[in-house]
Amino acid sequence: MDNTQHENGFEAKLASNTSIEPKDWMPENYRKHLIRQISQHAHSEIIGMLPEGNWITRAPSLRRKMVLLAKVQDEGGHGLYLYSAAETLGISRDELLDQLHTGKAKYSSIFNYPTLTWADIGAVGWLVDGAAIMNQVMLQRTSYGPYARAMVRICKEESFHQRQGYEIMMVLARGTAEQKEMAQDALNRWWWPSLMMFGPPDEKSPNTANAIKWKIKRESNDQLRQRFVNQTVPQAELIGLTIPDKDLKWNEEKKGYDFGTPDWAEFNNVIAGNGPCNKERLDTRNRAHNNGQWVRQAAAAYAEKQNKQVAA
Ligand code: FAQ
Repeated sequence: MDNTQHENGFEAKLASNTSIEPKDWMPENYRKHLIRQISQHAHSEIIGMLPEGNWITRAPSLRRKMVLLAKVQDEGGHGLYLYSAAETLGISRDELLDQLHTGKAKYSSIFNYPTLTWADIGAVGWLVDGAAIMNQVMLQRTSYGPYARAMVRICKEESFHQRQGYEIMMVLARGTAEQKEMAQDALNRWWWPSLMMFGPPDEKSPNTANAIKWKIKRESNDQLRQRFVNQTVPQAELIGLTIPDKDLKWNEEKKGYDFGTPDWAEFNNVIAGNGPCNKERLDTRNRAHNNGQWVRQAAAAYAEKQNKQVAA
């Protein structure tokens, strides 16, 4: 087959919503776009373990500790499925990890903010997992098969994470005045960074046009952000918390909320590596990786020995 035939075959698959699989022909830029997005997504899951992992020893009860431990482990699992999906595009795990550890690859801006109180764990589950699901539901129908299939399982787990976070917030909001204040303070600090998770506004998003053309993303950053606001505002009202946005107002015509503009200068600063915890997160991740070196060496030596035995 020549290149035009390959391209036509690829376009026909996209048009009929037939997934693109690892051994199928694909344009080089499609492959690169996917490696970028899937690996950044994987890195986000792995770095995302850190702000919550930080609270496992301080969770206020055994039940909360067990739930948080399971959630953080789930996030690690998501990272591993996603690295596997990225590897099917012809890049090695070592290269991907190297890009993360050297600061070459991005991961979600949200994980560069600190978790200061127990209420932050509620806010992360409610808002951060809530935003992640909003984005990932559409990714279950993304055009690349291994990514779409990973997303199906991930979404199921994320939806449990969102509920456990909301339940933490509900209990605090119905607790003592101090507890309610702690919940409100967490909402105040996490609201705007959560809106930034969806990425820059559409007109400033260089990757969206190709992502939509190739059916990698099915909806734009602004569409998903709007849906997240519409879904989350009533949840805050139900538990008596206030969204920290003076411009927030129901718009009957669009059947959605009008809302204020996130501080995009802050967002750009965070993704450039200068957020409150960027350095700490990368240092922690690098330390963990280096501490695991002997395990990787032992596993490789064991695998080599097994292979020799099979070959003999
Ligand atoms: N943070 O042209 P666009 C989770 C970058 S998972 C950092 O709009 P695109 C689970 C972007 O990469 C959260 N960088 O890009 C969990 C690009 O830079 P590049 C992660 C960002 O790809 C919960 C540039 O800005 N989810 O939370 C961000 O079309 C709790 C221009 O942007 C995913 O990754 C950002 N927020 O749209 C874990 C979902 N936004 O690469 C633990 C999959 C944008 O050209 C605890 N990813 N940038 O140098 C996506 O859907 C997309 O990649 C977006 C960005 C929406 C993130």
